[in-house]
Amino acid sequence: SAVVISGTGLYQPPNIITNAELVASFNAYVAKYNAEHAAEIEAGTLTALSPSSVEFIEKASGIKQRYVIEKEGILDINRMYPRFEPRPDDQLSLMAEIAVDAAKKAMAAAGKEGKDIDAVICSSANMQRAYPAMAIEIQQAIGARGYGFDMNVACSAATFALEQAVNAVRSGSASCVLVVNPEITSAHQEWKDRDCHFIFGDVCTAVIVERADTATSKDQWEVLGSQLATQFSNNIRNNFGFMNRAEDSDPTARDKTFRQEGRKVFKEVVPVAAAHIEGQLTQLHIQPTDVRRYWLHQANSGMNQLVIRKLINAEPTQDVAPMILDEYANTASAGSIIAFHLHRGDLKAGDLGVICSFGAGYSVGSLVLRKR
Ligand code: CO8
Repeated sequence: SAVVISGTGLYQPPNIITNAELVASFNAYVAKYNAEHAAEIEAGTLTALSPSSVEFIEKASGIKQRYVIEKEGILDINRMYPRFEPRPDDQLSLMAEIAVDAAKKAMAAAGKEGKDIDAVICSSANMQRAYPAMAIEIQQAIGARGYGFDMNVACSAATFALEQAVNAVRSGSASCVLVVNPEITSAHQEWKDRDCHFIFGDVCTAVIVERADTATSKDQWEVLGSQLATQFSNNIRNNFGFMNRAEDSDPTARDKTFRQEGRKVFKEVVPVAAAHIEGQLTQLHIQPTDVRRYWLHQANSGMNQLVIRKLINAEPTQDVAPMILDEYANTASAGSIIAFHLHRGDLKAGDLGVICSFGAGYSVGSLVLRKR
C-alpha cells in the first residue's frame, strides 16, 4: 500500500516579539554593558558592543517577528532568556505539552484517535532532558499504542523523522505514525549576540503518516520518495551537553548556546540543497518546473530565493515557495512543515510538492509528495 501524510497540526505560542521590541531590548542591554565597562573599553582592553537594527534584520534575513512561549525573561536586559517554571516529574513536561497540542490538531485533521497511532517520533533540534524519551511521554499523554523514540538532526529533524515514519509504515513496523517537532528555540538561542539574536522562534508541528488503505482524511499526500544527506560542518554548533560537567566547563559560556558562521552557511548550503532536490526529482523522472509547490526550510528568505532560482530558473514567488519566516522566524526543524501546514489548501489532486529542510550538520532532507 502507498504511504500518505493524512494530517498536520501546529502549536503557535501566545506571545509575539516584534523586531522593534527585540532591538529596543537588545540595544538597552548594549548601552548598559558599554556603560558598565566604560573604563576597560576606554583602555582598549575590551571591545564595546554594537547595537542591532530592525533594518539590518529585515534586509539580511526577512524575519519580522517571532512567537515565543515566554517573553518577559527574554526582553529583560538583566536576563535575556526565557523564564520557565520547573515542573515536578509527575507533571507533563513543557516540550510534551506543546507536542500534545500540535499532535491533537494533526490527529483531528487525519480523523485519528490515540489508539489508532502505534508509533511516536519526537524529533527536534534540542531535547528538554536526556531520558525518558519525550516521545514516550507524548505517547502516554495521547493514549497511543506501540513505541516511541526521540531523534535530533537539528534543522532537518522533521524531514529525517518523516523518512523514518514512512519506512516504519512501509516495513510494517507501524501502521500509523505521529511525528512531532517541538522547537523551544528560545531556550538555546543566544539573545545577547547581535549576529543571531533575531533568528529563532518557538513552535511545534505534528504530522500523521499512515498506510493509504487506512487513511480516511479528505486531504491526503502520497509520499513518492524521501532522500536524506549529511555532510559534517562546524559552522552551526552548540556544545551544550552532558559532558560539560565532567569537562569542568562553564555552562554559561558562549559555546553552550546556538552559534553560527551565517555567511558561510548561506554560501555552502544553497548549492547543496538545490542539487539535492534536483537529484531526487531526476530519480523520480520529475522536472523541477513540474513541481507545483516547494515548502522549504525557513532560515533566510534570500537563501530560499536562490534555491528556487537554481531549480526552476524563474523568479521565486509566494505561490511556488511560500515563506512563513517573516511571521514565525526560524523555527529550526519545524519551518518547512509550517509552510506545508499553512500553504497546501489550494493544490489539486495530482499536484506535486516538495518539502525540504537544510541546515546544521550540515543536513538536507526532502520528501516528494503528490496530492491524492
Ligand atoms: N544589526 C546590525 N548589524 C549587524 C547585526 C545586527 N543585528 N548583526 C550583524 N551586523 C553587521 C555585521 O557586524 C556585519 O558588519 P561588517 O560588514 O561591518 O562586518 C554586517 O552586519 C553583515 O553581517 P553578516 O555578514 O553576518 O550578515 P549576513 O548578511 O550574512 O546576515 C544572517 C546574517 C542573517 C545570519 C545570514 O548570514 C543568514 O541567514 N545565513 C544563513 C544562516 C542559516 O541558514 N543558518 C541555518 C540556521 S540553523 C537552522 O536553521 C536550524 C538550526 C537548529 C539548531 C539550533 C536551533 C536554535
